[in-house]
Amino acid sequence: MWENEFSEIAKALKASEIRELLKLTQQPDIISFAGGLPNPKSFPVNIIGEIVNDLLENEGAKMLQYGSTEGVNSFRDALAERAVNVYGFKNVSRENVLILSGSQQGLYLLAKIFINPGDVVIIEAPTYIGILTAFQSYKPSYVEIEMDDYGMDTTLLEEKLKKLKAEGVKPKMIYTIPTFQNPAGVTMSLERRKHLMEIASEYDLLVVEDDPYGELRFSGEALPHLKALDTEDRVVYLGTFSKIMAPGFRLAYMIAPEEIIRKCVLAKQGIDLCTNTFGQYIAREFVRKGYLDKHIPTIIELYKEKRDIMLDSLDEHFPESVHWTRPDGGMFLWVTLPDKVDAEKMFPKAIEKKVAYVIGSAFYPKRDHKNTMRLNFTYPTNEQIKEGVKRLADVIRAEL
Ligand code: PMP
Ligand code: G9A
Repeated sequence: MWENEFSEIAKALKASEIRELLKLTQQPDIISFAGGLPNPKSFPVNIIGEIVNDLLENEGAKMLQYGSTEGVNSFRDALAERAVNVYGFKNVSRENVLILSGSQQGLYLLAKIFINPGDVVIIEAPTYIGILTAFQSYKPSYVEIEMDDYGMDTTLLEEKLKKLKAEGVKPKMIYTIPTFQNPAGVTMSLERRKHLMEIASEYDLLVVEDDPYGELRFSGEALPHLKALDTEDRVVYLGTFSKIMAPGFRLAYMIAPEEIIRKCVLAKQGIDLCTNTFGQYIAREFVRKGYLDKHIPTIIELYKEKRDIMLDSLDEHFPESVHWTRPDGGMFLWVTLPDKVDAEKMFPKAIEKKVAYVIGSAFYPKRDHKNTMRLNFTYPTNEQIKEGVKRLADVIRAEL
């Protein structure tokens, strides 16, 4: 009835595959490797209960009031302090921290303040679906950089940038998830991190480091964030409480040069006035009282076991012609099927066998690479992982 009345932007909106798939995971008989859901067992329910009771008694009125768009100052201070002490970021103070209603909102704000139609955005291929949804109304042109087991191939990046420069094109930003990438599960090596920052400097580019999974390392050596290697204030860092506390809070933060924070604040004012104050106070206590640092190892323990079970099950059941990544952390791994197998066409057959994944092509702006899929290992139970991999192996075998 209103179709003709919708704006051009609204007419062009497309649903996120993941959001649609979430509906499937709510069907109890389907084993879902699809949505990027944290395991409910990882939610610190009791601690949050204690914190809420204490807060209501002592700061009840403040936590129930509107807050400033930038976020609750004591929370911004706690995050700035943690970024300096734990992550080794330099020169970060309250003014560099913006509290977000999810890092998804951070992506949306960055699109809103930086992207004109046709502007070039460098992304990893495959990349997080949510950046494609957040950026869609702003109509960027994507340049995709391939990855391997060591993350984005920065040599390819350099070649691409050289070519673009020769054509007179300056990209607006490089968007990367360097640690336990979504969807590929791979981590950018230290060498490449340094190389990326050198290239960004040479070509004078903004780097967006999206880091929802960085704290969830099960194996391998910790690597510095891009932001910690940033000596020129060109990295915008996005952190979130979704995977280390609970995603229901919709609570995340941006650490960036003040100039960018101020512009994002203006854009955010029109969206939600401020992030929910109640959650900010709770998360502040979770950080300040040391609960977060005690809680993270318990999540790691839970997920490491799940990753191991998934890798063992894949080794045991998947055909030899299928390949997958072996993540050192995070929530996902990436499967490459033989060229002739189309994971999109195969999907209904998997659902018939009561197992779900995300079709890999959804993570590419052009929806190519049909022979790929993403598997999440954090949400299913250990038994479901074993059974689901067996079912999926049968579905794949039937395609070969
Ligand atoms: N970026 C990446 C790479 C993600 O995987 C996610 C969540 N799956 C988000 C951003 C959004 O997270 P949130 O809005 O919950 O902070
Ligand atoms: O629920 C969402 O949309 C967040 C999950 C993202 C993902 O699965 O990558």
